[in-house]
Amino acid sequence: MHTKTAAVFTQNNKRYDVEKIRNDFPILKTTVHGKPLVYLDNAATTQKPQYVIDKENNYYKKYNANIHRGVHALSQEATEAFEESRIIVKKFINALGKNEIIFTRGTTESVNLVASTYGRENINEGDEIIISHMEHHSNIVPWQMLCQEKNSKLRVIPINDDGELIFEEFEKMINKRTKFISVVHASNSLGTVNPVKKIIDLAHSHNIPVMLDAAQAVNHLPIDVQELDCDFLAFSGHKLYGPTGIGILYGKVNHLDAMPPYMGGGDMISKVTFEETTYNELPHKFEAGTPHISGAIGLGAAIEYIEKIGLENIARYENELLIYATEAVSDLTGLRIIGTAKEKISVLSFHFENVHPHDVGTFLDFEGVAIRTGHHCTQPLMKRFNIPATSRASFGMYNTKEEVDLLVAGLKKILEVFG
Ligand code: 7TS
Repeated sequence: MHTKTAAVFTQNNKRYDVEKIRNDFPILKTTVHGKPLVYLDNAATTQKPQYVIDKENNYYKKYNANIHRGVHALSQEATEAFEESRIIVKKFINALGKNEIIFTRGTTESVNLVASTYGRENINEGDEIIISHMEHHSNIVPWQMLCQEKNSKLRVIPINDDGELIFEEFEKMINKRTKFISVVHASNSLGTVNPVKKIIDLAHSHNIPVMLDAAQAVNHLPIDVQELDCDFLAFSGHKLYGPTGIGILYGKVNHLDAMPPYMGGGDMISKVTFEETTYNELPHKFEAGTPHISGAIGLGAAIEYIEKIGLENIARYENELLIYATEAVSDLTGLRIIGTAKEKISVLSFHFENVHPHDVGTFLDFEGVAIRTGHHCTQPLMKRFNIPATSRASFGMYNTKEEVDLLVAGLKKILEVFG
């Protein structure tokens, strides 16, 4: 039996009050199949605090209007709230200016935007783009499509058996044909935190721009884009306790300025005639059409909520949960942890020798425990580990050691039934 680790303290030495946090999330009171919900699928999407739900609701209840185009009071109020969220995001990742913050539908759209604009403009025949073996499909396929179109080459940084990038191989891969690098900051399937600063520094010494997929990093690790010096960074609101359908593309202003627009339409123009169109200034050049206004407002609220607790406090607490859970499952017969990197976010992927992940997921669901099973949109990574899928428990700021115990109890029952 594993031992309980000590209470986690925040930076100012207060106890991390997980019960208080749980009370802010109405869905955590739900029951599933008659059992209290144990939600351990946070890498897929996080739950939303009442604060975020209220902020989104208030927009629809009190000042619903389209933005940027109305002189009437509601439109101005909506515009202000939308633009205030942009400023919240800017501060959250420490961007230089708010014109570097583009609202998109999420990480997937942000990567596609860069591949379709910067990529189409700058990648040519024979050029090379580097990604890693642990990318989510959304940071593989857009680059693959670009490579097919341009007759350029996609190169892949290999990983070791712990699920860490092999940096020396990356170093060897860089050559004068390398024109772009896009890597995941933290892996959704393994939990690995990549040495992104080291990657960026090396790439920049060869004048190669770097994009970071921060979908899984942004809610676990404080991010400072100026300190990292990344050229682009993408994340999704829904993994950050905010709404679905809204996300961010950060880009350095010099890149964004030089890039052609992604989509044409309203709001992204400054003047249109049938002969010619001139484009709006940043960030609006990349925000054609009516955006997800309530989503942007909700995302701003989610960041405010997180900042009240403190991302570093959350990260420390989640790390405790990860250590606790890793120790607890290590005793289980036939269980292999997939992703044993030294530095990890709170993602625990595993594979049972004799039980299919789908059975693990279904069985746990009947215990009220929600985990994710499958390839997690990282099929090449599954192939690397010679498995079709993993079972993945991923912890958020509101999970508890008692919930980890319920997961482990469920896994023990599975071993009794299937083992
Ligand atoms: N990149 C990473 C690292 C991700 O984990 C995900 C989503 C995406 C990109 C795509 O984000 P989206 O918001 O545009 O869909 N990951 C997962 C997951 O692990 N399970 O469900 C979605």
